[in-house]
Amino acid sequence: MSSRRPPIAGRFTAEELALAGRNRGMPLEALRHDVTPSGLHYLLIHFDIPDADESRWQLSIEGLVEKPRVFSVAELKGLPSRTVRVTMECAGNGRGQLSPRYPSVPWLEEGVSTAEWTGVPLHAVLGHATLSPISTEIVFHGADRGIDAGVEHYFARSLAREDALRDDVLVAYAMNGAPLPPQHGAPLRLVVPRWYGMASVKWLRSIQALDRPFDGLQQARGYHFRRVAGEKGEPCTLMRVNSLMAPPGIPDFYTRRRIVEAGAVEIVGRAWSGAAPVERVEFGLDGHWTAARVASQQHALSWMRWSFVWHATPGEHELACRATDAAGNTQPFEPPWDLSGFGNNGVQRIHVTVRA
Ligand SMILES: Nc1nc2c(c(=O)[nH]1)N[C@H]1C(S)=C(S)[C@@H](COP(=O)(O)O)O[C@H]1N2
Ligand SMILES: [Mo]
Repeated sequence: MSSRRPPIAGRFTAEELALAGRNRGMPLEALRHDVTPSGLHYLLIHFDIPDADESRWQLSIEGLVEKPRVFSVAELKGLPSRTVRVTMECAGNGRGQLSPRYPSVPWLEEGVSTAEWTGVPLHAVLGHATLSPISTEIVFHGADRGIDAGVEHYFARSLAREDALRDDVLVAYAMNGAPLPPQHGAPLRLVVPRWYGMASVKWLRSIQALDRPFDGLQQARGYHFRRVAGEKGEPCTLMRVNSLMAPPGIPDFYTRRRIVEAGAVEIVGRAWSGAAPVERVEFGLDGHWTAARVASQQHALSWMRWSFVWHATPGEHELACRATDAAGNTQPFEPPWDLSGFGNNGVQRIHVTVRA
């Protein structure tokens, strides 16, 4: 991509700091919650939060449909609803660990959260408009407008028809049992479980059926895995297998280094994968790996809780965790290289000082 921003090595820039302040992550201690409290859910907002009036908001279903439709939010709320517990991770999570790195939101590892979304299954919404048999691609347009890579556009993403018609994809109007907050897409957003977060278009104002691939910037150029500049790359889709632990003990304020008392310490974390259920998690202590206890899975689209009792001995230690899914995907020990910093599922490492 010719208009790509050149990569950066070394210190974070003022622009990255500004983006990080607007798009904050989930504090890792919040990994203790099965469902992330809404105010702790990570945020990714490319442009500005649009000024949305729910009473006048309209969602139009257009393009290659037999009966184009416009829904008010009240009409959607009157349709049969479904609630799904979904883990969402930003495709750029972990970007800030790479060097050189792409100038964008410099996530370290906190761009992931889980929420319970309530809304109308997308296939039911589309059913009211009747997709034309020749439609192959469904585009979701947001109401937020801005400029990226020199191109002015509304944020928009698409799904192939068969992905859009899966029964767990929602047009959501509630999060964790309350109306969607402005920053999470009020009054309507798409929720696409198992996919990286960019697919879950916020401030959803129109759905358009096409008979060809969507060529919008965020679809055709953004969100592609690329090793070198200029290559077409592979689109980011399902979340790669990944895991995190809540840092144990207490932090040093500035460095965030951890201090732990010697003795039994329960390490708690979460593991997830968009491709297949998580099958196992290993806990790493100074490079030695042992199976962690993984809780039984009750919510197929949500992260799983894992735990490990560590008998901490005085000294300096490095803790790590590594998940493997039922498709045999496992986390790499080092961040996988990607030009834009997408899909970094390299194992988390935490340095801990244990006191006697
Ligand atoms: N309209 C719109 N939808 C959007 C975005 C956006 O900037 N505009 N960001 C996307 C990205 S990249 C992610 S990771 C998720 C984040 O959702 P959240 O802020 O509710 O956690 O929203 C997605 N949907
Ligand atoms: Mo994202």
